[in-house]
Amino acid sequence: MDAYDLITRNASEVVTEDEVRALADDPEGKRAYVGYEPSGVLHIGHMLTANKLIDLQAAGFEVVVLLADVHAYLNGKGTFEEIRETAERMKAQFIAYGLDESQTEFVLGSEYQLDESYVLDLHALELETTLSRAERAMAEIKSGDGVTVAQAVYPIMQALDIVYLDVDLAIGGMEQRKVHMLARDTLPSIGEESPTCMHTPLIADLGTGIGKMSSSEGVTISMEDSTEDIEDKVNGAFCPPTADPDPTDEGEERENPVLQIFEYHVFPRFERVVVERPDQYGGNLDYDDYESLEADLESGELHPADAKGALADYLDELIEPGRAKIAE
Ligand code: IYR
Repeated sequence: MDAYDLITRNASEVVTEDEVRALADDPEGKRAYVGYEPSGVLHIGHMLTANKLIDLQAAGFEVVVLLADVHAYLNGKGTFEEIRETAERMKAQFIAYGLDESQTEFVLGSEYQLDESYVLDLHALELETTLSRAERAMAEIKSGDGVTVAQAVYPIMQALDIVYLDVDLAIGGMEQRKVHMLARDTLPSIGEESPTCMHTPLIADLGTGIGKMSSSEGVTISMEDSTEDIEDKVNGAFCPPTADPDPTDEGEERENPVLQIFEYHVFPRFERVVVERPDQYGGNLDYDDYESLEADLESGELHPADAKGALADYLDELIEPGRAKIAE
């Protein structure tokens, strides 16, 4: 796989392709980052962007993980003390998950976001951003119902992080795209470059295939899950024999979350997938790319129950090191 394909594999959106091609041509010394509001336990959403960071490390990038304590505070996630404690735990879980500690810079937002120059640049950017734009940027990120001033400051700070962390590439899930677009549009007004961005897909709810999997509602997979939890959740997953399920009767779009997890989590980390089956049911199936597994599910060669069994085993293996870390 060439550098550009590795850097962009499984991305939903690249802004812009030309900019990422230029980075891929000369990745030496280039920096990419993802920011996370610290939360107690890593879940499948964090792991998706972490996989992208692992790809970027393999392509030669320096990788920065921002543990966004001030952002979490602004988003009502607790006291500073609680959030910082959580950030420490989260860092240990990222390393257990597979981020190479020697190649990863972990930064706590409050290490620089309270500095005078940052605050003054923040105010300069506030002057360039309308409230309605800031509010729109937060639509898929904010917690709680009301709109607070804190939530308007949040995306502007996120834009400024790209400057202060001196990164060439900002990564996030698709729910971050409007913040990144705001950053592209407003940073030039304070004399900074428009940042290059890349967004990872959102995985649908495991039980229904509708919407996005989230830790606050529905069924998610996290490092707190036991082997049995994972088996139960995956067994109960929505998995019709197609990658493109029909919408619900109410017209809601649906995905196949079992296939999504194979595509975005399992194949990037394992490269080869074996679905174990007794000989009487045709024996083991062996895949070295996602597309052939998808094709077999669609043709009926691979039964959803066997796909789920294999998925539970691979997910368990991915989660095991982090689970052990939590248990320490
Ligand atoms: N908005 C992210 C957290 C976050 C991301 C980045 I990239 C930052 O520079 C700051 C915060 C979230 O929703 O978790």
